[in-house]
Amino acid sequence: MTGAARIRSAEVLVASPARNFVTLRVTTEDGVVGLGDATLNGRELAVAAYLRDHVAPLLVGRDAHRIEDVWQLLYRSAYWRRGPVTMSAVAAVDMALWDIKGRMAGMPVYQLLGGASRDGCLVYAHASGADLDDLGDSVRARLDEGYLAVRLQVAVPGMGGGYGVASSRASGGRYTYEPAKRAGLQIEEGWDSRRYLRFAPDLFSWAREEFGAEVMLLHDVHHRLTPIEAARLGRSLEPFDLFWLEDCTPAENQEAFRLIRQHTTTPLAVGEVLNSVWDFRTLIQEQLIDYVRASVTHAGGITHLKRLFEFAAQYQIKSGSHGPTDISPVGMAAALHLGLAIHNFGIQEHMAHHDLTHEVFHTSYRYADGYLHPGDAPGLGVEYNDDAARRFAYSPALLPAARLTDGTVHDW
Ligand code: GCO
Ligand code: MG
Repeated sequence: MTGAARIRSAEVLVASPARNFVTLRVTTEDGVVGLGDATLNGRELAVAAYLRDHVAPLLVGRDAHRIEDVWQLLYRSAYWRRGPVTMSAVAAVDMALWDIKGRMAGMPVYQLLGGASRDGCLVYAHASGADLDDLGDSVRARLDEGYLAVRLQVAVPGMGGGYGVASSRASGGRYTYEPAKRAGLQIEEGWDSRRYLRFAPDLFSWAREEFGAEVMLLHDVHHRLTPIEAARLGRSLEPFDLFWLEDCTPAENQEAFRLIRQHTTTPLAVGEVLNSVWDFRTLIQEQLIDYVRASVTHAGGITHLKRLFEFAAQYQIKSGSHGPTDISPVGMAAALHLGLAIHNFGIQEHMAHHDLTHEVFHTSYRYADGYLHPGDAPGLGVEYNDDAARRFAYSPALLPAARLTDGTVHDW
C-alpha cells in the first residue's frame, strides 16, 4: 500500500481538569498524532472501555488515511449500531483520523472539508441567574464580551431552581453553568411545568425591554414539556423573537413535533441527545425543526455529522452544534472546522472551558466579537499536555435528576 500511514497505537486518556474528559490519541508509525474527543457526560468510562477494549485493537496496523473505510468498518462490523456510547467511540476515532490527515497535509481540517464558507462561526453564550437581577448581570457580562447571541435561563419563582441556572452568583463571571456535579449522591431538582409556562413569557418580555431588539436570544427547555405544552410555550414566546427554542419536548418520538409545528412559528432546535442521521429522519424530512443540535463528539464524528448536516441542508434546516463544557476542546475544535466549511451553518454553542481545562488542552481556535474561528494550525489544532493531565485524576460526576412536586421522576 503506497502512501499508507499505519496506526501504531490508539490510547485512551481519561483526565479531569475541572471536569472529566475522555480523549483518544491515535499515533502512526511515523509518529503523527491525532486526537479525538470521546466524552459522554456522566457515562465517561463506558466509552473509554468501548474504545480501549473493543476499538483500539482493531485500529492498530490500519491505514489512518482511510477515514471513510474505518468509519464504515466500526459502524457496520460491530453489528450493534447507533446509541450514544457506540457513536461517541466512532466519533473519537473519526476526529483523530481527520486530525492526522490535516497534520500530514499541513492544512487545517476545514480546508480538507472544502474550505471556509464564511469568515467565522457565530456563537451563542450562556447567561443564567437566580432571579432577573442576577440574570441581567450575567447577560451584560456576555454582551460586554461581544457576544451577539445569548441563551437565557433563570430560576422559576416559587419552584426552587430550574434548568441551566449556575449554582452561585458566579453566573456573572465566565464559567456559567456546569451540569455534572462531583457529589456522592445524585442531586435532585424540582420541576413544575405550570409555573414555568406562566413565567417564561415574562422572562422574555423583560429581556427585550432590558436588552433591546437586536440581540439574539435563545432558550433551552431541556425536554421538560409535553408536545401540547411545548406548542403553547412556542406560541406565547412569538412576540419576543427568539433565535430558537431548544428541546421543548423529548424527541425520541419525532412525530410529536408535528403537533408543535402546527401551533407556533418560534424556531425549534433539537438533537443534543440524538446521535444518528436516523434519529432525525422525520424531523428533517417533514421540516419539523429549524436547527440540528447534534455534536461531532456524540454523533459519529466529522464524517457522520457532515452527512447529517448535508441532509438537513436539502430542507433549509441549519446546524446548531451542541457545545457545552462537557464537549472537550478537541470536540469544540472539530465542530468549528466543520461549521466553517458547511454551507448551512446556523450557530455554534460556546460555553467557555475552565482555565484548568486549557492547561491540558492547548487550542488554536480564537474568539472575537461574537464569532469563533478554528485557526490555521494543521489538523484540528489542539495539543494534549500529558504532564498537566497527570495532575487531574478522574473523579465521578453525575448529572442531576428532576422530580415533580409529588416526587415523580421527570425528564431532566
Ligand atoms: C446545552 C445542554 C447541556 C447539557 C449537558 C448534559 O444545551 O448545552 O443542554 O447543558 O445539559 O451537555 O451533559
Ligand atoms: Mg440543551
